[in-house]
Amino acid sequence: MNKKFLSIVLCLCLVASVFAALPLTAFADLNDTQAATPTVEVSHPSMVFTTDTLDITITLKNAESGTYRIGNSKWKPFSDTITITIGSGVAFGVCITVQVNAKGSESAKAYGFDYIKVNPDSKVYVYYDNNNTNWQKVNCYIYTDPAITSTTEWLEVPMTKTQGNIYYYEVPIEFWNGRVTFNNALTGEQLQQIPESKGYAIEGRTNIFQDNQWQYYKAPAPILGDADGDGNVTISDVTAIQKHLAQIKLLDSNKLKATNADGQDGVTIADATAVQKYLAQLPTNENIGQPME
Ligand SMILES: [Ca+2]
Ligand SMILES: [Ca+2]
Repeated sequence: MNKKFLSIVLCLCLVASVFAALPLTAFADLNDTQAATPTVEVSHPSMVFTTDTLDITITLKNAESGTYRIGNSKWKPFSDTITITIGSGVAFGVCITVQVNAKGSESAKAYGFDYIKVNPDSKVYVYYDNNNTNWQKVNCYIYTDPAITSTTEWLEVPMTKTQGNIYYYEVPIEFWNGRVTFNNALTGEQLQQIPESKGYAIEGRTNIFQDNQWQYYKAPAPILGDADGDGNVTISDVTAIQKHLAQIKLLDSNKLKATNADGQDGVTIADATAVQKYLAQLPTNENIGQPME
């Protein structure tokens, strides 16, 4: 009897020791797996693209199945990973939304990404309104977003001053998905930077930092007679027209409308004369010096 009792006790001890030997983490891991949120990884998160089409690879993580749709098209099922192509036949400037649902064993999660097709021949600028800061020189620091390209590239360049203490810089196409900060470029001064941390998203369009906001830039209406586009009608505009006619320095095609000061027959010497008369306060086209609609 004693011997039988002993063997039962030994058996119980063995069972207890087996449970004791099981690492607690084994249970913890099991729970984590069950609770893990289904997620989605995409080869290109929200971005602008300048190619005709864009391939996007979507990969499910911690998910049993998924569905996706492009714009308002039908939802389509997929598992593990899928590569989709967007942009074919889509006009420039259109935003294409890709929605993805990832379904796990216990939960599902929805994701959305925006892709904007941008004309590679367009121009993208960053503008900075210096009226509040009055920095003597303004630099912009532009960098690629590490989330988009695994390696961050950057450039720091002086911006060009234009009318009304506004500065601008034309953003190279490889930085259209990048971010920008602005800073005072005077050496010896303590660096001041706007914004203080993460830069503003460029997103392939022309924006301005103005009134403490990063917002769409709306170009001021051109002024008739302002051939060089600096916002004022001065003797420099007469010179610019003369140089254009002599083919010494051709005017930008988008400035020609403002250059046609007499309103007649394209750009001729009569336009330079009309601006000279305006400056001398002699009778001439009364629209010179006025914003064009
Ligand atoms: Ca001018
Ligand atoms: Ca003319």
